[in-house]
Amino acid sequence: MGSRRNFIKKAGLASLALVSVNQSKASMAKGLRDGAKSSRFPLVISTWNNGIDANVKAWEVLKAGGRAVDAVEQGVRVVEANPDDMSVGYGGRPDRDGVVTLDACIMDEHGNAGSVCALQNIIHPISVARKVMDETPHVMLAGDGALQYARECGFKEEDLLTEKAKKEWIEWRKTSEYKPLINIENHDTIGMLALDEQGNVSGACTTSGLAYKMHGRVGDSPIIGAGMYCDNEVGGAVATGMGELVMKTLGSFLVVELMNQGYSPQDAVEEAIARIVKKIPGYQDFQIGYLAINKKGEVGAYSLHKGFNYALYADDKNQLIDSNYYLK
Ligand code: SD4
Repeated sequence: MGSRRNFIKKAGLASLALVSVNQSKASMAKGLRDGAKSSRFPLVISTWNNGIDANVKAWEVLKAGGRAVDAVEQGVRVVEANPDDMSVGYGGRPDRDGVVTLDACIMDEHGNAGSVCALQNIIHPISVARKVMDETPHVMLAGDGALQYARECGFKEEDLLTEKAKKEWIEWRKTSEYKPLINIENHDTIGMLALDEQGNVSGACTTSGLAYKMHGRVGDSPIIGAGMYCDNEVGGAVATGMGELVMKTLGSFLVVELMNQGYSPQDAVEEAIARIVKKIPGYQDFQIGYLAINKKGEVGAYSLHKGFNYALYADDKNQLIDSNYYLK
């Protein structure tokens, strides 16, 4: 009898503890929302140097009172359309068969998500991903199906392989050595996060993926939770670099979930890199970079190797900043 009473007592205590954990979580979430009033926004952050131009476009949208989701779509389109950017959209380096295939994803403040992968011949995969999000019951369309849908939506088909990219590929074929290089081919994938005047968070990510990848290879960039993730109660995260490492650790979701548990954006991205270091043998051979923002407009950036940088547009200033990194 005594032990039964003890059990009931303990169970009662446990459920009380549960209530108080839930209450503190709720008040933490409320605190974040209240805190957001005094936080800095609008704000936009994006990967690599090309983020500077992309941020300018996104900032225009944000300053006009636009939604964060429109800002990130418009922002990354700038990089997609630039033939000098050889890891995104038009001018992107092809796979080993000489085919340019594109991956992109987008999330809005309502938790809606859209994505395309292995898409060919469409200069703005991010806008196809946006259509998937807004106008279909699905999250992700792949390959021929994504192209078919893009055609139905009226996107124009174009050859995305520029002469410059083609020449490099022909040169590469002489040895066909496949060895992803740290930073070298990583400069132009663009991941972008924005906080609009309403304090809403959205994100986008778009890439032609790793140069000379196997035909059909899909990286982290279009995978919701890997290449990018947003939760409007918490913040957002994006990844760049060797997608396989990000996919194996579901990096962007991990960063956002860590922030949900109370980590700052900086601590969260450092922990996500630490997870790769702990779990993935041979991680030293690859570059990974993470960016994160929370609802207060605090940011985090961290990479495995030196050389990752990002563009931050906040307080009316657009700056290129070198990220801190793990392997010193
Ligand atoms: C991928 N994460 O396809 C992408 C590549 C990248 O900067 O980010 N490059 O694995």
